[in-house]
Amino acid sequence: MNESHKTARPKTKARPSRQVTPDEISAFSRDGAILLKNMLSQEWVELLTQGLEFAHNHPDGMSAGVSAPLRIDQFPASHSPQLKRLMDESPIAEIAGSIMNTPVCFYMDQMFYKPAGKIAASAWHQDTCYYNVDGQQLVRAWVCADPVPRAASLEMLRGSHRWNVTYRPPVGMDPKSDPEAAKKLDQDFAAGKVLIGREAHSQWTYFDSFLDPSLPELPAVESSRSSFDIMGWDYEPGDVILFHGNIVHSAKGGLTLPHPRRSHASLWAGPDVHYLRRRSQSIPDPLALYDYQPQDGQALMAFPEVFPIAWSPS
Ligand SMILES: O=C(O)CCC(=O)C(=O)O
Repeated sequence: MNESHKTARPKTKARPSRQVTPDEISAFSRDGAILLKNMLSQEWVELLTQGLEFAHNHPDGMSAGVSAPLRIDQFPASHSPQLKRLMDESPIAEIAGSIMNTPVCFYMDQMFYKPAGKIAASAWHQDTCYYNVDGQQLVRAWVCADPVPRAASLEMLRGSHRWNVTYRPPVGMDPKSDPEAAKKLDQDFAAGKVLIGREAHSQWTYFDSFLDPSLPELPAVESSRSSFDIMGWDYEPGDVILFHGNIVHSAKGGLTLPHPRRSHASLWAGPDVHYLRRRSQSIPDPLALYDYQPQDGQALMAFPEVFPIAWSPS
C-alpha cells in the first residue's frame, strides 16, 4: 500500500440531522424547489464556512468577479480541501438523492460570495443551459454560511422546471460583436466539437463563449414580478435549499447586510442524466471527463471513474 492510500480518508457519509419527509418529496416534485429546515449540524456549517473562506482567499482561473460585489467560482471543491470534504462526507449527497429517491453522483459546484454591505443580485437564469448535461434527475443543493433574509435569498418560479424549455443563458458574448469567431463556433459545433475545452479550467470567463441566438430569451421576471408565481424563503445556516436543474431562479439583491452572504451550490445527477453537447455551453465539463470524450446520450453514470455514485437509496 502506498503512502497516499494509508492516509486517504474513507468517503463515508454522515447522515442528515433529520430525514426528508414524503410531503417534502411531493412538494419538490410539484414546485421544483424546496427549503429543507435544519438538515446540517453545526460541524458541517463550520466546514462550509472554512471552505468558502479558503476558496475566497485562493482565487483561481475560474474565479469571476474577484473583489466585485458578486464573486462566482466554478468547481471550488476541486481546490478547497474543506469544500471537497463537504462534498465527499457531508449528508448533502443523501439529501439531494432522497428528494428524487434515486442514486446520485456529484457533477459540479459553485461558490457565490457576496461581501457585507449592499448585497448584489444574481440574475434570473436556468442552470441546465450552461452545462453539457440533460435529464430530469438533476438537483441543486444550495447552502449558505450566513443567515439570509428572503430579500437576499434565492427566488424560484414555481413549477418552471416542468415548462420543457431551455432558455438562453443571460451572460455571454453577443455573436454580432465578432461575426467571424461566432461563425467558427457554429462550424465547430456542427462538426461535433466540444466548445469549451479542458484549458478553460485554467483560464475562463462567462464571456469566453457566444450567446446562442437559437434559444428563447428568459422572461422579463423582474420588471413584471406580479405576473409570476415567485417562491422564496428566509434561510438559516444548517438549512438546505434544493432546486431542480431546469427551474428558473435568481437571488434578490439590494438589501444591506452587516455580514457577508457566502453560499455554495452543488449539482447532483441521477441515472437519467446524460451528456448533451450544447451550443449554449458556457461552463466547462468536469476536468476528468475530457479524457473520456463522451457522446450525446451517454449517462453520466456510465463514467464511474469521473462520477462515482455518491449516495443510493437503501
Ligand atoms: O447564491 C446565489 O446568489 C445564486 C445561486 C444560483 O443562482 C445557483 O446556485 O444557481
